[in-house]
Amino acid sequence: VTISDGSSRVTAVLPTGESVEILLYGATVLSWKDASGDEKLWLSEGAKLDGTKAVRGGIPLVFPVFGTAPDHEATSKLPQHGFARNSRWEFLGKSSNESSSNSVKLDFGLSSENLDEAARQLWPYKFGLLYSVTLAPESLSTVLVITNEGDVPFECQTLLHTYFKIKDISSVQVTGLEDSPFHDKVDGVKDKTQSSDPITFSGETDRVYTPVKGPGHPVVITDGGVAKFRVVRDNLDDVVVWNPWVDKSAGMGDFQPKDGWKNMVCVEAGAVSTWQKLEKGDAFEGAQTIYLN
Ligand code: TA6
Repeated sequence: VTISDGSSRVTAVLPTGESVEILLYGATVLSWKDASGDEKLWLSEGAKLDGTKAVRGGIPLVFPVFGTAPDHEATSKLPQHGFARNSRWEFLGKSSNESSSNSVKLDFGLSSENLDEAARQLWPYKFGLLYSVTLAPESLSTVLVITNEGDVPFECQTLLHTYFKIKDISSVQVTGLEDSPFHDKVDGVKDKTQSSDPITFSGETDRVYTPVKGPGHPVVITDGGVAKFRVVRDNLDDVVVWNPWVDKSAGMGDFQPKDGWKNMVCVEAGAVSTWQKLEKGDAFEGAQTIYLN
């Protein structure tokens, strides 16, 4: 495994050729390639990579709030999706990965101490975040451990906002969410239920599912009838499915090319439909493993 630890990003390459690249800003995974160099994540050509804005694409981290929560006093003043994706994280190094020499685990940290003053003012809790990215030949795992390092309890939400690269959204199906309740953020209806059919896309889609089969049941993304990604979760009970389609893509300045919505789908593992309450010293751990089919 070779690791290049640059000033703004960390890249790891396995002996078999797979690679992952993480921007220290937001600890945002920018790229995940298989052994043949095929890119698995969608990254906008207009994504800001200079720390001036959350990255449009890859795997932005959502913490301590998903979206905005105007009626949740403690997080009501935070920017959309919180501050983790807008903060500079520290690379803590490669964890020795006993399991095999052909995988690598990279650790990143963010704590209230290294949060910028503005964010600390808006959410004055003492916390620690440890984010681990594990690259293996057929999978990428991302794990977030949230600890309450203060005396005051806090509530939080977290989500891995994964942008998957696909060939053609009109031939994409997402399975594994059948019969599951969801909040449709496009029309605002909060208590819909997915039919027994796979999810297909024919317009703006923005849904927060709580899959009935639980986190261990894979959510599968197929593209043109071929299964491409299988997402298994641990302790993340919700899955957000998002495609901005034409108008929302047009409205995002950093979304390029404008028809890029045809080549991406977000399937986002998170704990967002309720609040996780962490007492003094408590920890919350949530993980996703994405398997290449
Ligand atoms: O995950 C879906 C979502 O919550 C959408 O509602 C949309 O806002 C998307 O996140 C992107 O949000 P952003 O703040 O990155 O533009």
